[in-house]
Amino acid sequence: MSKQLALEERFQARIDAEQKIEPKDWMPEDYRRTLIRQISQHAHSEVIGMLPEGNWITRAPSLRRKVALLAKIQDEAGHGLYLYSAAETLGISRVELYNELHAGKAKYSSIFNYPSLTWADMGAIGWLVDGAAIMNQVALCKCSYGPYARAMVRICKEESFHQRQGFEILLVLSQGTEAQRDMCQDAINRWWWPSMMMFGPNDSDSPHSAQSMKWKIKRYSNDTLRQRYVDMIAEQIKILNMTLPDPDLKWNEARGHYDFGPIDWEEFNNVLRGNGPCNRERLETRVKAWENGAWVREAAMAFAEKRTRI
Ligand code: BYC
Repeated sequence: MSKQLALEERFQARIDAEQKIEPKDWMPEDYRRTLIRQISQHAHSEVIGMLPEGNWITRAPSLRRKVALLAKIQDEAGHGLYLYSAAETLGISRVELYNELHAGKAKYSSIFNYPSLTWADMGAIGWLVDGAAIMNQVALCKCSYGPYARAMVRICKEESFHQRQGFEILLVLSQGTEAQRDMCQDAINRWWWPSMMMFGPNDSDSPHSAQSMKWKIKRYSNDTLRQRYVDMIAEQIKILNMTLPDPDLKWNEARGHYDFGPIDWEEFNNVLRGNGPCNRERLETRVKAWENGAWVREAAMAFAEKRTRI
């Protein structure tokens, strides 16, 4: 047996035995590359994900709402930083990762290319988008790569607070005036299908799933997690007295799950190709923030150099 094959077999045996892989351990090059791809996309999603909500900070309807929204957005910046740190342990620099994002080469979650049009969108993002993110991320706490798994534990705790604050925003609106109830239903209608797409393509069209599951980077398939999400939300929406925009949504006694209608994969692929409602605007905003922040980075570096000289 060649040395490479022996190393790969030992690596897989460690994964099968549920041992965590740490940065200095031997790992197949494809395992490293897959992790860099997924963790960096995840980090970029957290950072770009701040933008639709940032849009509402100055228009939050009360001081209490503003404080909670600000805290949530700051948490997301923190999640981005933990995740960039986890990616750096795989031998790539943060600047390289930023450059790929700013050049439009790196992906981030499709969901953040949709606009946040009303205050109810802050509720729908918290409840549906963070809800989908948690469903995916709880599984990632058991990812085979140690630094990613550990980052996810803290992130999940914060995300579950985010989901509750989103649900509470919608709960208040759902018990309000007719205009507030309409706003609530409209936000749910617009965010439902994009949130379903967050789990990625159907298993049969997911090129990375099989290998990522063998390596225990992913613990459950895209469709399994999406089904769990539907089952959770279909129950929670009853408390809001609202509806999901899916005429095919129906409890299936035999399967023990909710059935749901077809997802518009053409829309999903179109957003991934850069043609969603806000792709261009999101990237331009990030690039501008990076350029405008150059003086802060330079000042921090000069300060750090001065301190090391003292
Ligand atoms: N959007 O073979 P597949 C948050 C890509 S943010 C865009 O299934 P994989 C929050 C996929 O990358 C949390 N692209 O891939 C923040 C691949 O393309 P490449 C976001 C998508 O990696 C602020 C191709 O399609 N969560 O919580 O095995 C406010 C084929 O897919 C998407 C994460 O990032 C998509 N939705 O599985 C509020 C979780 N779906 O790379 C909330 C971490 C698929 O070959 N990521 N693609 O060019 C993952 O768990 C996995 O990467 C995915 C996809 C399940 C998303």
